[in-house]
Amino acid sequence: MRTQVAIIGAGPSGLLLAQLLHRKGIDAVVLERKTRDYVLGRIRAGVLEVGFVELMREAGVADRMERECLIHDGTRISYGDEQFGIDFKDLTGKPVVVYGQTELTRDLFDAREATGAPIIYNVEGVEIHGADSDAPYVTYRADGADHRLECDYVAGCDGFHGVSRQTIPASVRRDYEKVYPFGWLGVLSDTPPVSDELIYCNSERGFALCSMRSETRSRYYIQCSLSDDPNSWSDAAFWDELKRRIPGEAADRLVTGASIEKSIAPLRSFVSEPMRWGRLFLCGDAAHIVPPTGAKGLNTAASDIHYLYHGLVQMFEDRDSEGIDHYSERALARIWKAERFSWWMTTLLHRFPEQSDFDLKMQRAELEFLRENRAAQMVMAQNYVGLPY
Ligand code: RFL
Ligand code: PHB
Repeated sequence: MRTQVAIIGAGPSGLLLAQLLHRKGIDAVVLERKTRDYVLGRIRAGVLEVGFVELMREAGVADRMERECLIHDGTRISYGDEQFGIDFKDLTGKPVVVYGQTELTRDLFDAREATGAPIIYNVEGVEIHGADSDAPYVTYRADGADHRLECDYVAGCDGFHGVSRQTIPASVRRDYEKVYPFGWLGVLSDTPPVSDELIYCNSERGFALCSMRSETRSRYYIQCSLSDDPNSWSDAAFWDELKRRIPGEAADRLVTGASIEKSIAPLRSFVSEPMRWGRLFLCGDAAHIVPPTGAKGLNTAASDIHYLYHGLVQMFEDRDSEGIDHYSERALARIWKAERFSWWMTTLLHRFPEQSDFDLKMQRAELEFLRENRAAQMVMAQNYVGLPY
């Protein structure tokens, strides 16, 4: 089989790239290790930058999103007995959009399937060959047979545990990593959200976040130990702990209910450089991870796709390699800023095991400065709504 772009991974990065290319008449084959249902079962991000929504529009898949999303003009931050708002709309002129990764991925799967263009599920043993040559190809097993997919370019959209990054020789690649000493225990429930804006809480018992997916579905998180087992957290214990970490009036209003998903995510900052090796391009979690505190994971994946998509169109339509030649540099320049922001929000809002009294005073001083100072709020808001592409 032959295609123009072999896309490894049918997460949001791979599916969005495939759809954008399809609209320009560029062929792609998407190879996915799991099934569609498995991919849709992963509960992850919920907050999108408007740049992401524009990209979904460009891909022709934003209709349901625009009907069903929630527009948020700001967010709330609480610490101790204090609480304040950051008004994104006033500070930057832009809101953020709440629409679950599951829904967005479903829209992308539906659009891809409607075009009849291939997504091959349950592939095993994917290997990328000749990425540093002019004739790359990908081999894999599917339906009990070995296959070979020849292509012009390979997009590695296969997440943190994929094969694409590992294909780049260690002598070329440099990884940067910070692992945080805690995780997030997340619960999804069919209950109305406690607040019409997200609430990020720094409490003495640890971080908590009140988020949502719709007016009837809530998503809550609490900082937990990495050794915790989500199954040993009963729903009652989760709600009880959440209430102790969020502002009193929110705790009084909180509607609890049965969890429909409960899981623990570890927190990590990670960047692998470069994001291009020959004809292989890394996108999204395959190249970088952020802790979820700034809601940047999915949004940085989208900016990678924006740069790669435009670079590939420039190459296929005009035989001009300028865009793909600068892909790694452009994507990384934006990613490192999102890494800084996510690291800063994580440091500001969590309790760390080794934190001294001095460190706690610094955290509090920074929160107070943010509460009082419009310039500080502006910096936070600009980063949260998303830096320009
Ligand atoms: P994905 O979504 O991981 O998709 C990669 C796809 O590649 C497939 N795959 C392979 N296919 C073929 N061959 C192989 N060898 C393959 N290896 C892997 C996988 O099955 C999968 O379908 O990466 P992508 O598309 O780059 O999208 C990135 C986003 O998913 C990610 O940044 C965010 O979800 C991160 N993230 C969160 N971001 C937020 O902004 N807010 C959140 O609340 C949030 N929660 C999370 C998260 C990530 C988590 N992970 C990765 C464990 C919670 C979790 C638990
Ligand atoms: C979510 O709704 O899952 C969510 C929202 C904001 C974050 C992280 C996760 O910073």
